[in-house]
Amino acid sequence: MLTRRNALTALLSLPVLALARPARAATHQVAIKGFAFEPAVLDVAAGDTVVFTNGDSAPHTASSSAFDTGRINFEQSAEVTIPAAGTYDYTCKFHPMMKGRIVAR
Ligand SMILES: [Cu+2]
Repeated sequence: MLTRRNALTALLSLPVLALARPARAATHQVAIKGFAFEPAVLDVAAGDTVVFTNGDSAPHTASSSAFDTGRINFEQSAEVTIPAAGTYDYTCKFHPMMKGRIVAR
């Protein structure tokens, strides 16, 4: 039975639940164009998703110790989830001079 007191308790506990719930994961975009990652440095939160989209006719990857998109062909995309806080330097496996960094908090 929902008494007035129970209703008040439920109402008061709502903001606490909202604060305890983790923030919704965000999605970020990285463009690959002219053999470069744009932006070259991206700030995210742990658990966020990063979508890499290749605008070059050459295939590329975004590969680090923590994630690897695999081959991304022209006008294709691949997404990775950043597992934890940290700094992730990544390169393209086909073109090691291509460098990017994701900083996750
Ligand atoms: Cu490449």
